[in-house]
Amino acid sequence: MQASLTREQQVELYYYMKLNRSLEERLVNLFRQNKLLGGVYLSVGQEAISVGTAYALGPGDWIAPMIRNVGALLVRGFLPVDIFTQYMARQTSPTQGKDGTSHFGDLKKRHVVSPISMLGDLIPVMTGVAMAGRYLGQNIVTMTWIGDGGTSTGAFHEGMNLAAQQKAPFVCVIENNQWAYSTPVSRQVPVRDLAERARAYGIKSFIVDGNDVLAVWRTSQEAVDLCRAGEGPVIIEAKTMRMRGHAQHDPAEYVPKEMFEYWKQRDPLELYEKYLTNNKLWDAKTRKALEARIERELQAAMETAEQASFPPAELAEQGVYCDGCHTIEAEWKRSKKEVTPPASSVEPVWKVEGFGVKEAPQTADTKAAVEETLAAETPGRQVKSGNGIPAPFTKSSSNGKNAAKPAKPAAKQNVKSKPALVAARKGRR
Ligand SMILES: Cc1ncc(C[n+]2csc(CCOP(=O)(O)OP(=O)(O)O)c2C)c(N)n1
Ligand SMILES: [Mg+2]
Repeated sequence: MQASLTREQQVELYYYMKLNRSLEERLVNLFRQNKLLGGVYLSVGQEAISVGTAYALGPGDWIAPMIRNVGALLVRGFLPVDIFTQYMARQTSPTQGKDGTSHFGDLKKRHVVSPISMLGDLIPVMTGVAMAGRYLGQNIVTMTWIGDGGTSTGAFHEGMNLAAQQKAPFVCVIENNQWAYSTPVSRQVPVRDLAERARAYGIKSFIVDGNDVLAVWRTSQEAVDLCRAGEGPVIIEAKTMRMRGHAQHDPAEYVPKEMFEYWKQRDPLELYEKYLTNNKLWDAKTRKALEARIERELQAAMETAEQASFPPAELAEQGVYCDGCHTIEAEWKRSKKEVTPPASSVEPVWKVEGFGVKEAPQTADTKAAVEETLAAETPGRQVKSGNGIPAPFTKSSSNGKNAAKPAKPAAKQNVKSKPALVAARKGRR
């Protein structure tokens, strides 16, 4: 566990955030010059989230970024030239010019799963990656990001439920930037905090100021540590603001001006610049050198990308089906014997704790209340156990003839196997 960051690391966080922002500013210019293929979805105002969260991961961990996570790609080791060539669809791009925008990844080196545009779908995917890592004995953590709007998809809920049930070492970062296209959060969901959703899955969650990179990093580190210790999955809700329209075509005129003004005062880069200066973590000279370095790197990357050629037409038919291009061997970190029979064989026995009945009532009043509720919920319910608790899995009929003997109270029961459970249901125990 990494408790704190060194001075160099704290300055490095700024480097990535500034690189993220300046790179996207250049992408906008290129878009306006009609040099890009596809849209540009900016993360202006959200850089602290991409950078702070990804910075908490180790080299063996896995991410799947969304459209506003260029910062996470940079932290993960992608270079500006990769991003420029990708947006310009050049042959030297990560997808060899076959796809654009953020649709690229790197399974072998950087452990980046390529995103797809369907909102929510990366959640079950990264849950699966986390489960696979555990199976292989790797002790990895996986992470993906989702917008406030994306949390309303079915895939989000299905994926989170699966992750929770499997205790998958998976961190889901909700970037609550207040808007999903032109719909404000308050018109999407009946809750104020999206992290609240975690309660429905019985998992841990955090809410963090998404414009404070150190707070984001610290929270993410805690979430990653919990996952690695088997306490996952974790939801982090990072509160922030989308400071531009959904994409370049959208002037965001539906956003109240005062709202932009409010969040402008909380710009993550400006806040962090002040922090670095006030804490004497850099001086004017270091800062200038850093900014000059970023400009130099971006200029060189942009020129390289512009000079790169487009893919030849023949390339379109190559790599459509895997012909050896994706030979990815599973990295086993545990003995395969452990997971193959006979060592992996388990008895087909289920341990069922409790039968799902409500807790035993404490007083005569609560007893009566529980009984009343159950009677209302269960038409024709006639059987009661001696203490007023409904008898679990006993059969009742409208004429009471088939009413079985009440089963023992839930707390004392320990039904071990499926057949036994079935027998209990049939009142044969
Ligand atoms: C399943 C699905 N439904 C709809 C869309 C179209 N769509 C793309 S982005 C977007 C809004 C997303 O809002 P949010 O999740 O808050 O992310 P943000 O753009 O704010 O980062 C929509 C509706 C989609 N890509 N996938
Ligand atoms: Mg949003």
